[in-house]
Amino acid sequence: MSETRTTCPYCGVGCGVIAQVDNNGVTVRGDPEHPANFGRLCVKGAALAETTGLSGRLLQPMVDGATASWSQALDTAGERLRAIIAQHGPHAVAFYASGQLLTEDYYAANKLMKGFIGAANIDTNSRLCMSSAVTGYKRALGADVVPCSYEDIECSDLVVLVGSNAAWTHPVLYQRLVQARSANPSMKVVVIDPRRTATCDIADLHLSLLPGSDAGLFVGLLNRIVAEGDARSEFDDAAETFAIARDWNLERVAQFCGLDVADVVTFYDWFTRASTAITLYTMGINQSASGSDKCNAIINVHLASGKFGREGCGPFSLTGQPNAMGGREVGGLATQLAAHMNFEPQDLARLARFWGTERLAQTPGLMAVDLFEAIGKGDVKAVWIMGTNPAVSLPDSHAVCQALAACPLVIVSEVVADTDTSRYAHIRFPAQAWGEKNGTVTNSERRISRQRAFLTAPGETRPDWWIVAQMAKQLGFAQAFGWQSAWEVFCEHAALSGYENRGERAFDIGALAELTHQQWDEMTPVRWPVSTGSSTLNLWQGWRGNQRLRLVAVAPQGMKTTCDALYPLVLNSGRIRDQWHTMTRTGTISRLMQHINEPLVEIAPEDAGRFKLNEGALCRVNSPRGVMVGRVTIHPGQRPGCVFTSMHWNNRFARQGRVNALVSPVCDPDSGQPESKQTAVRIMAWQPRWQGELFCRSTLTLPGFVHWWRKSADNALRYTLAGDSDIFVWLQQYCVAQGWQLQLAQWERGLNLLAWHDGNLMLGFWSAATPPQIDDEAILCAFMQKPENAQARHALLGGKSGGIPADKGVTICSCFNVGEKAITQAIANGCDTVQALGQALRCGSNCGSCIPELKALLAQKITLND
Ligand SMILES: Nc1nc2c(c(=O)[nH]1)N[C@H]1C(S)=C(S)[C@@H](COP(=O)(O)OP(=O)(O)OC[C@H]3O[C@@H](n4cnc5c(=O)[nH]c(N)nc54)[C@H](O)[C@@H]3O)O[C@H]1N2
Ligand SMILES: Nc1nc2c(c(=O)[nH]1)N[C@H]1C(S)=C(S)[C@@H](COP(=O)(O)OP(=O)(O)OC[C@H]3O[C@@H](n4cnc5c(=O)[nH]c(N)nc54)[C@H](O)[C@@H]3O)O[C@H]1N2
Ligand code: SF4
Ligand SMILES: [Mo]
Repeated sequence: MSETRTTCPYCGVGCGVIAQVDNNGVTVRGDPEHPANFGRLCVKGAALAETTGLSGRLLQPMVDGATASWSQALDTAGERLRAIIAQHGPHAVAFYASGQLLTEDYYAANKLMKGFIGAANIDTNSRLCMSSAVTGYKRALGADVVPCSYEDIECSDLVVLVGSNAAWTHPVLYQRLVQARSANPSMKVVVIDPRRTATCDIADLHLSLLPGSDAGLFVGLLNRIVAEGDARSEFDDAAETFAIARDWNLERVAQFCGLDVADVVTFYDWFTRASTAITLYTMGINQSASGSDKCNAIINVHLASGKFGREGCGPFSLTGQPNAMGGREVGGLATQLAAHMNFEPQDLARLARFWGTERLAQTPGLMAVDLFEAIGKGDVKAVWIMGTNPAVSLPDSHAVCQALAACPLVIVSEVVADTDTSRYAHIRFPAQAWGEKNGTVTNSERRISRQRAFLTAPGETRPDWWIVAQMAKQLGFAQAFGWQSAWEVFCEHAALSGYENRGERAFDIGALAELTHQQWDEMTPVRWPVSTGSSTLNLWQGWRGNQRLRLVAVAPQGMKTTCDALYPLVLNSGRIRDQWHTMTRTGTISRLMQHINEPLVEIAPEDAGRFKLNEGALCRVNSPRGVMVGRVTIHPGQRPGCVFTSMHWNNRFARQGRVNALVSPVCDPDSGQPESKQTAVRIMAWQPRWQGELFCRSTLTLPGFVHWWRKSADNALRYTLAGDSDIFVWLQQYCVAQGWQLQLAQWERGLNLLAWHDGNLMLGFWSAATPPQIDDEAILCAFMQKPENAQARHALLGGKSGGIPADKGVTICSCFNVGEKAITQAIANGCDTVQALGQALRCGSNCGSCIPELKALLAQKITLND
C-alpha cells in the first residue's frame, strides 16, 4: 500500500488529496493538512479514484487516423509544422492551451511558441474564463494580482458573491463560508445573480438583477460611497471615475438592474457600514462583452471605500480551473509574456536574454475567438490544441468546427480518445492524466501545490511538457528545451520570475529556483510571492515602477444581445454540481451522472405558461446561430424572461446538446472574453412521436433521425431516446447483425425489445408515447446476471405482473447515492430537518453540496402542509 499527497485536478479551490493505492485499486480522501480544504472534498473530488481507469483513454500517438510510434508522430508533426512555417511564416501557426495543464506544461508551450517559433499565437481557454478578471486587476493594480485569501472570506463581515454559484462550482470553499457564517452571527452574505441558485441558500439578501446589469449596481454603490464623503481619492483617474458615478442615483440603478430600490439600499447600507467586506466574483461577471469594466466597477468600490489590502477585504476573482492562475503566471495568454511581463521594450529584452533567443515574438498574438476566426479564414494553417475541447466550449461551435475541419494541420494532445475536438485532429498525442503526471498548480488564492504521480503511466502516454520539448527539438530548438524532468522546468520558471526582478513584478517565486529535486518532491503548498528579498505584497502600492493604483471610469453597459418577438428570452449557461465542463472525465462516472443526467432547460413558471412548456417536456432552443434540444424544468428561481442550461453536453453525450451552438462570439474589446452568459433565444416544446430508454453494453452510433442522451450507469450504458420516425427496424437490424436473438413484445405502455446472446442480455429497449418510467436498477441487475428463467425474462419484458416499477428519482446526494424519492418518503415519515435526514439516510452528511436541495425538499413539504 502506498499513499501520495497530491491536488485535485478540478476547480480552482485547489484541494489537497491523499491518494492511496493498494491491491484493491485507488482510493482518495481529503488531505487534512492542505490549507485549501483541511480534509474536505466535494463529490467530484471524492469520485476521483473512479476516473483513474483506462477505458476511453488515448494510449497511443495517432497520425491521420492510424496508430503510430512516438518518433513517427513527432517526425510527421515536425515536418508538417516546418513546412507551414517555411511557406507562410510563424504567424500561420498557433497553440490553444488550457488552465488544466500543469504550470510546467504551460511554461514549456508558451516558451516554444513565443520564444522560439516567434509568434505570440498561443492563447488558452482561460480567455473564456479569467481574462476579464486579469484585465481588471492589471488596469487597477498595475499587475495581475489577486489581493485576497480564503481566510479573508472567513473573517469578513460582509461576503458578496456576484455571478458565482460557488455552492456548486467552488463547493469546498463554499462549505468553509457556510461554517464561518454559522460561527459569526454578525456576518452577512449577499448573492447577486439573476437566478436563485443553491448558493442563495445562505444568503441574507439575493439580488436577482437583470442579466448583464451588474456594472450599474456597483457604479451606483461607488456613488453612494462618494456621497457619504469618505471616499479615498488618491488614485489615478479618481475624479473622472467619481464624476461618472454621480450620474447613477438609486432610481437609475434600480431601473437599470430591474431591482427594487429598497433592496439596492439594503445592499449599499450593508456595504458602506460593514467594517470589512469581500466580493467574490466569477463567470456571471467575467463572461460578458463588458466584463473587464464590471471587474473594475467592483475593484473601484473596494479601493474607494478602503475595503482593500487588509484582512477580510478585497475584490476576489475566484479562478475556475485548477491551474488558471498558473497559466497567468507563465503568460499563457496571447496578450502577455511569461512571469508577469508585457510586450514592452524592457520586458522583451529581458525575456530574450533569459531564454537566449533572438526570435522572441514582439507583438501580442490572436485571442481565442479571433484565433479560431483566423483558422476559419485560412490565415492560421496549423493549430495545436492541448488540454481543452474548443469544439464544445468556444462560442459559435458550428463556425469553430468548420474552421477545424478546414484547417490543414490540427494537432491535439489529449488524455481521452474521443472528444468533439479530436475528431478533427490529424495528429494526436496521448498525454499523461491526473495521477500519472508530476508538476504544480496554483489555486485562486495564489497557493502553489504539487500534483504528484501515484500510478504508472499507461501505454505510450507522456507528460505534456515532454511532448512540447520533443516538438521543440523537431523544430531545431533542442538546446533551450533540454529538460529531463518537470522539476527542471519548474526551477527555470521560478528563476525567470526572480530574474532582474527588484520588486517590479509581483509574481516572484525566485526563492524556489534552487530547490533540489527532492525538495521539489517534498514541497508543501506555498502562496506567492516567495522571493529572495521581501516576500509580502504591499497591496496599496502599484507594481511596475511604483505607479499609483487606479480607478477605472466605468460607464455601465447592458448585455449585447437584444431580445425581440422572434427571440424573446435570454439564455444563460453555466455549470451543474456533478459535471466538469465537456464531461470527458466526469460524464462516464455513474454516480456523477445521477444528479442531473440530461441538458435541462430551466424556465420560470410564468414563461412556462407563456410558451406552453410542461415540466419534463422536450424542447428546442433556437438562436439565429443554432439549435439545442433539452428537457424543460420549471424553476421558480429563474427570473422571468431568463432561461438557464448547462454548458456541459456535447456530441459525445447527446445529439444537439451543445449550448455553444447558440452563443454568438461577441467579446469584450479589452479582454477578448466572449459573452457566454447572455444569448437571445426562443423555446418551443417538442412532442416526439415516441420516447424510449435503451440499455446496452458498449457505445452505439445511433441513426441521424433519433435524438439521444447518453448516460452512464454501472456495468451498462443507458441512452434516453426520442424521435418522430420509427427506430424498431433499425434496432432489429443492428441486433441481428451482431448475431443476437431478438425478443419483441408489447408492454403496458408501448413496445419493448430485448436482445440476447448466450443467455446474456445485450440490449434492452422500452418505448412509449411519453418518457417510459422504468426501474433502471432492475434492468442493470439483469445486465450483470444471466436472467435464465422465464419468470426473470418475463419481468424484463415489462408485462403487467413484471418487475418494472417506477424509478427512484434523481440522485440528490451523490456521496451516498440517495435518491429524491427516498428523501421525500423520509420527510413524509417525519424527518423535518437536514440533520434528521442525514441521520436517517446519511444524505448531506459528507461534502454538504446537496444541503440546499435537501432544504428545498423540506420547504416543499411545509408548503404542501400549509
Ligand atoms: N461542478 C463544476 N464546478 C466547476 C466547473 C465545472 O465545470 N463543474 N468549472 C470550473 C470553472 S473552469 C469555472 S470558470 C468556475 C465557474 O464558476 P461559476 O462562475 O460559479 O459558474 P457558472 O455556473 O458558470 O456561473 C455562475 C453564475 O453566473 C450567473 N449569471 C449569469 N449571468 C449573470 C449576470 O449577468 N450577472 C450576475 N451577477 N450573474 C450572472 C449564472 O446564473 C450562474 O449562477 O467553476 C469551476 N467549478
Ligand atoms: N456557453 C458557455 N461556454 C463556456 C462556458 C460557459 O459558462 N458557458 N465556460 C467557459 C469556461 S469558464 C471554461 S474554463 C471552458 C472549459 O472548456 P474546455 O477547456 O474545453 O473543457 P474541458 O472539458 O475541461 O476540456 C479539457 C480537455 O482536456 C483533456 N485533458 C484532461 N487532462 C489533460 C491533461 O493532463 N493533458 C491534456 N493534454 N489533456 C487533458 C480533457 O479530456 C478534455 O478534453 O469552457 C468555456 N465555455
Ligand atoms: S472543491 Fe474543487 S478542488 Fe476541491 S475537491 Fe471539489 S472540485 Fe476538487
Ligand atoms: Mo473556467
